[in-house]
Amino acid sequence: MAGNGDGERLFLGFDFSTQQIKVLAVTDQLKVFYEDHVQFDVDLPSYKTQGGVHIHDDHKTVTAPTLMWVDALDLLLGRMKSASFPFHRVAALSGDGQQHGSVYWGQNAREVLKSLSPEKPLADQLKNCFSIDASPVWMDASTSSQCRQLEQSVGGPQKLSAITGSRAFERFTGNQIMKVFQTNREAYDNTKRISLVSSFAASLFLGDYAPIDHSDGTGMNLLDIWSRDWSPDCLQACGLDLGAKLGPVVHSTQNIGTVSQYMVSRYGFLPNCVVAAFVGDNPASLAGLAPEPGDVIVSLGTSDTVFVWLSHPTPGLEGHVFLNPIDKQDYMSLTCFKNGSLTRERIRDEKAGGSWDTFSEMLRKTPSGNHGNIGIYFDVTEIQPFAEGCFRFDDKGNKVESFLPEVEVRAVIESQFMARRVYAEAVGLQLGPKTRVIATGGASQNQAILQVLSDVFNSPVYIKDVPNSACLGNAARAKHTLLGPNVPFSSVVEGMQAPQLVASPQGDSEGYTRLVKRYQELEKMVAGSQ
Ligand code: ADP
Ligand code: XUL
Repeated sequence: MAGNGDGERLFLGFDFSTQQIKVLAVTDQLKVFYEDHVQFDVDLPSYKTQGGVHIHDDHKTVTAPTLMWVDALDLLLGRMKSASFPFHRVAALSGDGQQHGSVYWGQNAREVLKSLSPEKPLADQLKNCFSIDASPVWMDASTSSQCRQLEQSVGGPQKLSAITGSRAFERFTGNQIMKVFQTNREAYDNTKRISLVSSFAASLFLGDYAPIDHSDGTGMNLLDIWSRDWSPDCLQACGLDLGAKLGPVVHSTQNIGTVSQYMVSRYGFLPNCVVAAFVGDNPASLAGLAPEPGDVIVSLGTSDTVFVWLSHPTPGLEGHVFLNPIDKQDYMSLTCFKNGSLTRERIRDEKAGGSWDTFSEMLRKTPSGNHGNIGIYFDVTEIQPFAEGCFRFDDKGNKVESFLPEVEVRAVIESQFMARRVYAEAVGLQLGPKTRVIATGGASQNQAILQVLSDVFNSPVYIKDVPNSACLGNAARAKHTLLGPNVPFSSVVEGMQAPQLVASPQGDSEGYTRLVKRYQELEKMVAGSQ
């Protein structure tokens, strides 16, 4: 619903995520003016998705109906119109898509996109525009053989990572495209343009193919992170004439045009409303937290994710290096850990009577470094390292069966944060006196947990109360693009709430540096034995 902000110009941020499309409109001061969403399973039941996707019988192939996303945008814009949303006040818009997912435009799609009739919804007009109806999405894990082929074709996984920022991952789009090329050649040949979910969504606003942006482009195993252009070797390995099907790649702050005549006539956008390049959802969240170079963002949700704003990345076999969505020279890393809040909750339930308060009390009562006891808790198979199970070691490195309850509570938090630090350092994080850790997600409301985070990273920890960082990041990026490259992003986001300092390192920083090394050795041993 619409808030006040009388007559001021507005900026729109969209998030085409796995389960829904969200929109946020903000004023010039980035204050929320309007928000809404369309949830695929609930609002568009005819597509029969679960969590926005179809999981196929092999349990590895995961797709989403491409047209559902178009239908969802029709529904969302229709709702905004019914709520008298002032489209004419939107000066610029941008958005993001779930990373890695791909859309295959058919032969006549561009002509249809360019001549849309404002009388009809987009979905009616675009329904025959796709050479493949089901878009592979990031949850797909069906391309292992293509991953090995791509790695081999450039000289191995480390070489691929040195070029593209990541070794081959099943969900990364180059491998998905190679699968289409190998198993559905007719559809591949009939494809005029391949978009990511982000550039596809941007195309719907532009009324033309939108370019892929650098940040989301780095989730494909196709983009050279040093030249910031497609890698000819990777393109060649994944399909015939692939460069022509992907089109150009642009920086994330690029002004890619103005909204289509369709958007003007049907919804009342002004013809000069700028469309800024759409990006990946993780890069959009980074922008929404408005970090500064060197900042580490630790998201403590169902899974834990660490983003680092990097100037000198060191891509390896773990984690991902993406191009930075804000700064043209810089990078960001992304590392994801499956054992996050649910593992913390299990230990809370078993050792702290199910209470976060008791859990926090136990953390406070135990000393930093846990008297040398280290636990490793992979309730589900972890991504890095690829390992499962729970392991406990005493201060001499001997395996033990159990810990006292308060030792266990501290062990789970310390070991999770030591792992976050190890893998962030592996892709280029350099902790220093200026490092700030910004914590978000459910567990970031727990002061005792944040104190351990601060101690392990030997850096101050801040929190930022941002309800929808991806949409907010997109609205801020739209404003940044409108203002142009001479205005720094930091001044665009000046009006946003500054991060709040919640914990500073206490005690012996050297202690954790030593402990992190020991953790690394133990983790290697555990993973090596599986
Ligand atoms: P999602 O990744 O699904 O968006 P959230 O970021 O909302 O998840 O985080 C949800 C998790 O936050 C819950 O699983 C819960 O374990 C954790 N959580 C909530 N409150 C606390 C607390 N006080 N201390 C530690 N963890 C908490
Ligand atoms: C990132 C990833 C997911 C998707 C969906 O590599 O696969 O985070 O972006 O959110």
